[in-house]
Amino acid sequence: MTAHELSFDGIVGPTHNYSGLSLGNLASQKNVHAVSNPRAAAQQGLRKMKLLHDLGVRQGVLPPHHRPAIDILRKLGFTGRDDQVVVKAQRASPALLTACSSASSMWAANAATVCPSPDSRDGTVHFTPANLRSHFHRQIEAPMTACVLRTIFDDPERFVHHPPLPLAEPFGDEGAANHTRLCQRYGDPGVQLFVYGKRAFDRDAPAPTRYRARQTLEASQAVSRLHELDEGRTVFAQQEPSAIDAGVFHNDVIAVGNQNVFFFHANAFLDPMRMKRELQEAFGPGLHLIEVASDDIPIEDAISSYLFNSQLITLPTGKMALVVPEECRESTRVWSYLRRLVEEDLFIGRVEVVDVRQSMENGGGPACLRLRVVLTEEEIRHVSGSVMLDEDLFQRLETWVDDHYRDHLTEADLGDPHLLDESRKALDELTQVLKLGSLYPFQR
Ligand code: SUG
Repeated sequence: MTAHELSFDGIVGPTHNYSGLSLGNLASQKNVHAVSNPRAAAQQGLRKMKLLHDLGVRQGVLPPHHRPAIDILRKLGFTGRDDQVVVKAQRASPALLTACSSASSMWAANAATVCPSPDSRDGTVHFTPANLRSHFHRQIEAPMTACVLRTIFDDPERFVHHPPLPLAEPFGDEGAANHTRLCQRYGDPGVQLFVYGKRAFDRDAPAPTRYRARQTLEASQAVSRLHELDEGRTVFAQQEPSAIDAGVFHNDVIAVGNQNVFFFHANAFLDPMRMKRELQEAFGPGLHLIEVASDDIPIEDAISSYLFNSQLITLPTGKMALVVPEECRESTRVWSYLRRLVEEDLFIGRVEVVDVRQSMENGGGPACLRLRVVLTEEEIRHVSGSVMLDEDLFQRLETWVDDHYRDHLTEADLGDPHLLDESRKALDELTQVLKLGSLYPFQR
């Protein structure tokens, strides 16, 4: 069966800002109160998508969520007209308004776990939106994410949508940021690697002590059951707790895989020997592991450069390219490692550099911004809306950003009712461009 890996990036929303909302995410904490530039952020995201498209990747877009989330603020007791709700919320609790204004849906790797049809017993593509229960500003994404995915992948014969896992501590789920699919060709049955930060039902098991583990084993197991995966081809591995405490809040900060290549840091896993053995047994011959030693790249450099949060893609030539953030080129150590890798590695033949600095300053690199969906040719024909990027859509989106986005946003600006208006106008127009119908609550 011929299948392709599609990459769906979250479009950065008009309220992109720096509020220091994510404990354990060093960049988010460091840049709290910085002035953001939503227009530059969205343009950087679009240019990355265009680069991937030009490299031969089938690139799709996911619309941003409506922010500030008036529906949530109303649930918390704010009343009156929508503009009054914003003003009252800011007066009562600026922290609450910032959480309800985050553009965090841009990090589409956290949108869901997606398993393709060759891997499931019922031969359908399975989607489970992440409940993102570790942080309030992210938890409120789940219902809208579910709605967006159901709208785009709207064919019950081919696409199965599960609800997010129960919102309880044992089932913290952060989606594809802790999930990697390895395979020979995309259409072959693959191996699913689920990485978790702690076992919630075993209080004595190793766990981080400084920052919280966002993904539990129990959540990963539930997703693997829901997606009807083959147990012999599913591997669960625990993150090294000290890595989480050093700032590795998701596994995709320290590992990335594509087809038969898995690129990871030696300190990523609690038991790397076991992880490698289990992956090799499940995969069979031909798995190519690239383990980066701390002597080559100390974990702190891996985190600050986001080397592993790069996108590892297969080019039309069959060779792979690593799409890394600009910050990798700024680190002498990381850059010289990458030059060596490209010279010596059998599979990775190219490095491409992207500027996604606005997102990086909130802890989101190239890989955080995309959700991978492997689809057969037939399934691709059933994707709804005009969400696949081409030259025309790229240009329309660039103009749309220029028309609607501010280039300067502070926390105080989030209480400006004009921002709510501007954002709604922008999203309303976007649903027309993407042909997604009335997606948002304010359109109904
Ligand atoms: O959940 N940052 C996001 C970054 C997510 C990155 N995703 C992956 N690694 N897949 C987070 O920590 C910061 C928002 C703020 O502080 O304003 C934030 O939510």
